[in-house]
Amino acid sequence: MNTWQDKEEFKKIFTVKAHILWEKELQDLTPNEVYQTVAYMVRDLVSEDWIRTNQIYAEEKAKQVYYFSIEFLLGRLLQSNLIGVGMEDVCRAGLKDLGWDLDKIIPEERDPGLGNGGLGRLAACFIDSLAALQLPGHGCSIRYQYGLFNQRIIDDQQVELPDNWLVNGFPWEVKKVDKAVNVRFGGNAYMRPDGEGNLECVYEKYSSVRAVPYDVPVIGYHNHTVNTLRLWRAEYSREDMYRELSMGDRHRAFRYKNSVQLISRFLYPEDSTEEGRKLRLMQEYFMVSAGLQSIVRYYKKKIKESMYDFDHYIALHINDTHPALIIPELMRILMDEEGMNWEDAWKVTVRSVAYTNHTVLPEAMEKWSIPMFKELLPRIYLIVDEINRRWLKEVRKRYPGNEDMARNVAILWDGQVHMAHLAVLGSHSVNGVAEIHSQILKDSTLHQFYTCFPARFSNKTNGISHRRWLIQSNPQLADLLDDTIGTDWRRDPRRLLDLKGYSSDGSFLEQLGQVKKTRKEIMADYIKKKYAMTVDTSSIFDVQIKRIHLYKRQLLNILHVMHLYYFLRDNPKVQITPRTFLFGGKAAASYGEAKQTIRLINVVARMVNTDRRVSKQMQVLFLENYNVSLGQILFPAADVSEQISTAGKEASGTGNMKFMMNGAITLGTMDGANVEIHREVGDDNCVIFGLRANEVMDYYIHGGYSAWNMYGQDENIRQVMNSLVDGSLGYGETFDMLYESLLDRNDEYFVLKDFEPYCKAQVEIANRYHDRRHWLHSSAINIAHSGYFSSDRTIMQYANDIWHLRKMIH
Ligand code: 73E
Repeated sequence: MNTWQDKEEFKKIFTVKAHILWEKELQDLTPNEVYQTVAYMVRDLVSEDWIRTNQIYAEEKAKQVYYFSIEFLLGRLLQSNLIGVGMEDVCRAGLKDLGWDLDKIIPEERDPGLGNGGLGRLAACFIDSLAALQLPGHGCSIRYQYGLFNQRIIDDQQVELPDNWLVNGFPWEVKKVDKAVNVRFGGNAYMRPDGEGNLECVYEKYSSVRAVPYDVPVIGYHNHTVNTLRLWRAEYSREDMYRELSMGDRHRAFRYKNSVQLISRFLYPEDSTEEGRKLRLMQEYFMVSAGLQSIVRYYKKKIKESMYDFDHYIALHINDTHPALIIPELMRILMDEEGMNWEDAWKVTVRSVAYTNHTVLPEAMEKWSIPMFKELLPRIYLIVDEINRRWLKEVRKRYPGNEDMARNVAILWDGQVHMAHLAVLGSHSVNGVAEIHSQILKDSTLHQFYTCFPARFSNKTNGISHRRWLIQSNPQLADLLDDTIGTDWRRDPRRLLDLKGYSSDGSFLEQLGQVKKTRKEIMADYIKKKYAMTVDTSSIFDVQIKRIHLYKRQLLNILHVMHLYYFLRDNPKVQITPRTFLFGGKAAASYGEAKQTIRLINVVARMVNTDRRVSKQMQVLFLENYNVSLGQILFPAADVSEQISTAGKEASGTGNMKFMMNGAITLGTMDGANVEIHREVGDDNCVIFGLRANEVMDYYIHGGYSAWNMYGQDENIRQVMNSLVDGSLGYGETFDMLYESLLDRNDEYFVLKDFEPYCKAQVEIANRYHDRRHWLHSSAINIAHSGYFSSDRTIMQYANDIWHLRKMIH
């Protein structure tokens, strides 16, 4: 690996590089220029390894996986890449000599906002693990010009500002003009006899979009592996533009240009609810078609094996259904371009593709209206139609007279294309992202498919990169771990289990407490600077950070906060363990209840924080613009991890794992990966409450839940609910939409049902925190068991069970 020998060499190279890049003297560089200079230097360091990695994969014909995801929520790359090449210390020392502080340079990088939440961050952790484990695997996505909006809070409400994250350029990307491909939309497609007794497809009058790849290196951990994240950008094709212009219709020409550029302009701003449909469908096909064309081109040029053996060398993974069109697209390429027959093409396709499901929320299940689909993708529609025809024929033969079965597994039904059904049928492997979620897929969401293909289904519990979420974001804890159990855990996170031997060691626990205190002070400094608010670092830092959604139940949290406030206000002599309640997360711009929840949190925060009788014992804050970088400050500072979704709704969660790895105690429901966290650490080291998934399911099926009854029975519920509408909050504000969803719409997510158990669980948390020694012991147990939730473990399971990859040592 290329390295900088020492800080002297770093300074020399830095000086030359900065002069070339900026034509300035060093002392005139802006912090952003310093950041970019170092970023380009890191790229220089890895460039040989990047080329070499690709060479090895091609020469050895290693099987490679392409992980297709509509989102990659990378977070900043400078520090993680410096850590990857082992050069953080040299860089820090060199910059210091030159008069800069690396910690002040790092924030100059903007978070690439190429994701919404957990699904996108999971994809980022996965490519990090692939490279760290020296597995041949690459990411494939879209280079959105604007990421998810930046969130500002103005007058207590969320305001969405565009995230123009590329303004200063993105030093990590390399534009590969020679690797551009064309993606076709619209026009007509039909079948006609080819003269040899077969049918062939004619596809005409389409319009072409040029897809240009931008490659980002994915740098392994001290190991020479550099994989690739390929991001596609849509450009108009000059020829088409000139043709339109030469035909004299300038308006048409510019309409064409604009509509093409829109494809990669915005990240679709929803998580788990759908909107803005046609453009989204274009994005999905654009990513899949461009990605797959370039893979096939590479396969033919470098691997040079038969297309019938494609799946021996290539695995295609689809992160949820957004890239599911890879199935008909591969069919198209194999048949229309490679001349394969349907049966052979289908075999190769199914053997190549594997699918991960991330949600069972009905509103997040992708469906497209057939007329729109047909108009936009006529050739792909013909293929999907034929897949559906053959499949239903088989189903009706196997289950004669069972139209229920047909309806439950059809790809085309009720005028819609059902993407999850396409994904399951066209893949050899289907997995959920936590045990309980995978079970729900088999038992209900995809039950009929499970009876048809039981062997396809498996579970792969999510994980997180301990490199980003521990080594990078919590160096204080990482150092303490090194001193206590040695450094093996850095390469093999399961070794964190060695910490169990110290979980009752008084001097270790004191140091662990000291680390947490330091991290809470860092958080407090951030809050002081940004919000001019002083938080009590000896209070319990109770944190809920994630996208705002009714099923995640930020409402349950804030209703308890209101209850606690009323209790303290009315009982001024009572002393509690002081609390700081921290919230963060973005609401989809069109999600009224989620936005009202943010406003409620802010109104309650002001009411609590300005009440001098109470604010010594509790404080509340909504942190603006939660993203990966803010997460890196928050997870290490948390004492309590709020994971309180309605049981059965959160597929996995991954924030829960980040908190655990940083020593926070989970306060959660039996949902998603909480179930496995609970199994790992036991009842003593987390606090579980509330309805179980089967109880929630029973209520949905058999009824019997009345939110109004909860209101009638429980005085505390009445008090907090009334205050939502009686004008007693803040300056007479009301929250009608939330009130209606909880009472008039009968509380779909059982907030009121779980309210009392949650309040009790909060008391339990306070009691446990009171016993400092015991709390720190629990904290240590959580860290020790967090190794299981490393994405290295998850990726090894995908690599062994689904992709069949081989580690490639350099
Ligand atoms: O539980 C999380 C899970 O941890 C789940 O809600 C999330 O995926 C995470 C990673 O597995 C998720 N995101 C989406 N669906 N599930 C989604 C749906 C539509 C658009 C964007 C994201």
